[in-house]
Amino acid sequence: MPIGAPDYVAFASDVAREAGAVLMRHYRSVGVEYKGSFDTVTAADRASERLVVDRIRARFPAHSIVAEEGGGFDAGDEFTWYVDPLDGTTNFAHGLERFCVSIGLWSRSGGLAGAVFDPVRDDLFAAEVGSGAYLNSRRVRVSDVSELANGLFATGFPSSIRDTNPNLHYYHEVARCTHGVRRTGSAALDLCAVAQGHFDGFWELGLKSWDVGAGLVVLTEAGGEFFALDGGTYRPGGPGVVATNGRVTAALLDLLGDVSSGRRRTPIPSPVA
Ligand code: 2AM
Ligand code: CA
Repeated sequence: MPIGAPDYVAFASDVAREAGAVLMRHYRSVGVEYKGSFDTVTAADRASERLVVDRIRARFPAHSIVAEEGGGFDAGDEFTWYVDPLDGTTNFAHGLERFCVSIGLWSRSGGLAGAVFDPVRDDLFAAEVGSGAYLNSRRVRVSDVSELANGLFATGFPSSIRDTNPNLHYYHEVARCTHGVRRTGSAALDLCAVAQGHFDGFWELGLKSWDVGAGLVVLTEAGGEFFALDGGTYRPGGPGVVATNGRVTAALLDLLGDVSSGRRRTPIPSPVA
């Protein structure tokens, strides 16, 4: 980092940790049986977002902010912070301990820095462009799996597009051709899991910029790569994202492309005899 340049990743990491503590205070303040309460989730989400947005506004007043709960700020497209104050909301609501805070910084030309903090495990994934990806100060790298058949993949099903989401067709085909597909409920943590080599690839339709803004920087700094579903360029907020370890890319894009075009759609077995 040049002398005097802002240390974006250190800033994002500190703020993600602080916001994670806010989430845990809310999470622990009620018994598991009440975690389904919409109010608890909403309060946690909003408090976390307020903190993150306030910190960014104070430190980088000329930067834009796109945040899930609407606390954004438009200052043009030179620098944009993508803030997901609670990714894995449904997990949080049900007491399933896979959720995080996700804070990513992008410029017009691409991702600059990202921090994804899992407050349950106290795991901080952090990356700045050109400096590698870290989990709690330990360098992480993508896997070297190169065959789909040997790979473990992840995807998700955003709740807002439940009735129109064709992802079950992609899920079915990828599950048939690989070692397995997981659906964990946090896109940001799934991208970090590709970065650390637990998953070999990830795809999802309908994600928003704040779901992926930080995780994609962590992924690329760990040696991974990402594309649109059709293999073209992906920017946060695009309709579908494919993120890989860089070795299964062609095979995964081929498979997903076959599903998109209808060339490959093995019928999903009927439960009716
Ligand atoms: P969330 O927990 O912040 O809602 C699960 O497939 C992934 O989809 C999660 O990262 C989840 O983020 C995201 N997701 C769920 N509903 C969404 C929506 N309406 N818009 C964008 N992302 C969503
Ligand atoms: Ca999210």
